[in-house]
Amino acid sequence: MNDEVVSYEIRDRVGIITLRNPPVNALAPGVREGIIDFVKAANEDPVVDAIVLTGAGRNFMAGADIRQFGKARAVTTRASAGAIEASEKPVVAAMDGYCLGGGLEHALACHYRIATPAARLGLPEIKLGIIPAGGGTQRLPRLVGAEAALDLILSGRQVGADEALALGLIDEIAAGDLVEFAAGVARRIASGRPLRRTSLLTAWQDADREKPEIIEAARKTAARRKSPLKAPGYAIELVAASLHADFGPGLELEHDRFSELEHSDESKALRYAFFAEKTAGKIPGIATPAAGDKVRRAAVVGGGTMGSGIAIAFADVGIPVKMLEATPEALERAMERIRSTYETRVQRKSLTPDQMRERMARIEPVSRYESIGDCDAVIEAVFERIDLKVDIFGKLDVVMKPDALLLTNSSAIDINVMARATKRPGSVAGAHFFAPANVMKLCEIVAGDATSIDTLGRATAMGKALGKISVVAGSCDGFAANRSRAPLVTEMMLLLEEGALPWQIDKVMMDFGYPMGPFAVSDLSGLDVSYDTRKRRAAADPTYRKLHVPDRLVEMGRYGQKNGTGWYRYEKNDRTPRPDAVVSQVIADIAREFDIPQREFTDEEILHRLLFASVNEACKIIDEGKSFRASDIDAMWLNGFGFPRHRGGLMYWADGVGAPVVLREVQAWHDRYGKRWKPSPLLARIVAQDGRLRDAAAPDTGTLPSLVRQPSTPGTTK
Ligand code: 3H9
Repeated sequence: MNDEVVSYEIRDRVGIITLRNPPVNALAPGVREGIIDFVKAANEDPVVDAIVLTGAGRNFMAGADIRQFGKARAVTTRASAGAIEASEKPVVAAMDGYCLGGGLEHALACHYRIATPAARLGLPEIKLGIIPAGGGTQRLPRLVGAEAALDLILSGRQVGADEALALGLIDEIAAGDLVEFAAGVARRIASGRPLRRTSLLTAWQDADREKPEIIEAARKTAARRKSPLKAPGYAIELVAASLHADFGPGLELEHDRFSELEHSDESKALRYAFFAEKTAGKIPGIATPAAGDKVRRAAVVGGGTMGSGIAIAFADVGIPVKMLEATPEALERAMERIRSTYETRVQRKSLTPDQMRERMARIEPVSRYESIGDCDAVIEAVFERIDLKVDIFGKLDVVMKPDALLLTNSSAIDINVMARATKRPGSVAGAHFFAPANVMKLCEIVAGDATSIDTLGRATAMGKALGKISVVAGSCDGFAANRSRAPLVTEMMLLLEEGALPWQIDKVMMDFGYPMGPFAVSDLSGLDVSYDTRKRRAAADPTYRKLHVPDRLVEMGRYGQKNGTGWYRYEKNDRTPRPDAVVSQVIADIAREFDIPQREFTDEEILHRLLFASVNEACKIIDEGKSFRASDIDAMWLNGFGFPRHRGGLMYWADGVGAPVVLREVQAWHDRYGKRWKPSPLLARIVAQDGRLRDAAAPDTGTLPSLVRQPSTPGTTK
């Protein structure tokens, strides 16, 4: 018997099977075997009348161990779930914390389900490019109906205990001690009615067979979403099968579909993305990223678009936040902006009016620096003007309590400048949010030369508490995220000069899986946004390569969606980008003026040129110690730039093409276009060592400060 990851004890004629595989009791080798063994033991033991299945610690079970996918399994989840359902003695699931994936599937196979009010239940497999494979696609529709089952399986969302009870997913919410409560229920069931086996339930099947529109609606929605994944289609097929087929054949089909998906490229990439995000929060040299105190009260200085979004992000997760603005008018505008964001959410029904009131009440408008001194963290989010920032950090230094985090949302100014404006540079770091800050998941935590480990750990934990993916970067021009993307932007502009068109490039990137093409995105954020930065750079650096096409468009007054013309033209009240002959003409004029040879580009050349430029830069960033690891770059691209998740991330994807191919093409472009394509020494080393880009890591200097204490690098668009 396996009593390491699963334990068994008898309490007053109830066999208690406890999953013990911290931190989340995932289905590692031995867990399924342990469940089968102990169910059998309990059935054979005359002093046991009933069984409770529960998890040690705070969680029931978060599902299959994701690291084990692709490896042979001695025992399948459907076998251990099947053993539970086949038990002659009642098995009661006693669930607390996370009860996800294979965890919920084991619970579905139990004869009765009890959860604590804190339990979170769901089938998130779809997010990993797979489908539930422990009988979930067949038992769930029999238990809660096809409509609810499709919703849960296709969204992968978690439900709380109240919703689970309303759906019929659980039978009761526990009061008091969970296991004692469940044992009491188990004894009661043992002495009474016949066991309710989920696979034999027919009421929902009978009702749902009369409503083919449920499956049809799911198919239509999936077709509209144009998901590149196979899993949603298979999930719908399986739920449909559960209505018509017997349980056994349904289970076989589930097994076949899962086996295919488990080995698919898309699932491998999604599993990689999962761990890339988990790893991103880890800072070498400190045991837990959450070291230090939590941020319980925060302040935001500056209530523009970014500042308001950041304040909303705090209010959304229940952290009170003060909004500081320089003038009463600006403060009023900031609060109005926040209110209007919430009102839109209420209109879209993603928030109730009560929730809106609660969240608004968490945001306190203030106009004096003294009012924010007691906050655990302050995030400065004013215009990118050095004098303004220096002034603000000087003031923050005076008023903030000694252990407060002094953070800046700057995306362009060296963190060290702000740090030097204080007498506590160790407490100063970047907390770089991406617009809209309340929606985008990336929070880039930027270390200045003097930023303390404790500050980085606490800022990283703060980002995670906001529901963000926190990723640490060193201070350099553009930090890690924007710096790694800058070469893509340069190349997309220069491709135009050589004869490509914005809509051609956008189509390539959308075919690759981006929700929008980069030119359509530029129209959304506004072409004028980067115009001033380019002008500043050109003035400061005579070798700066000017980007003639976007400069010309801005000078013609084409700012993007905001005024109806940019890379595309837009009809009134319509956000559909329409190709515009004026833009083609501008591009042709510039090519003629600067005598740039014209040619045709294949889709592959466009894709490689844009993304390889960034892969090369990412290698430089890692090599300079500005990012800990390649998977951090991937986590940034996935959560900050909409990189298609089923491709894993920039570096993971490039591995699929092959590091030697990347180096070869980068070298060829270096020969052709000059220094902006200089191959990264790290890229060359990876190829020489037959390594993988995704495994690249910053030089091992042991501790964080030496990683980030390197001179800032010059701009990347040369
Ligand atoms: C499945 O079940 C398929 C079945 O149908 C049938 C199969 C045959 N595996 O996120 P956290 C680790 S598919 C391995 O920081 P939180 C995680 O890496 C599976 N490891 O905590 C981290 O490790 P470390 C369906 C896992 O509170 C630690 O646990 N299930 C797994 O923010 C703590 O995690 C899922 O997709 C796992 N399944 O969030 C659930 N889960 O400390 C995936 C967690 O070394 N998991 N770890 O960095 C999650 O969504 C979140 O981790 C969870 C906790 C919500 C559970």
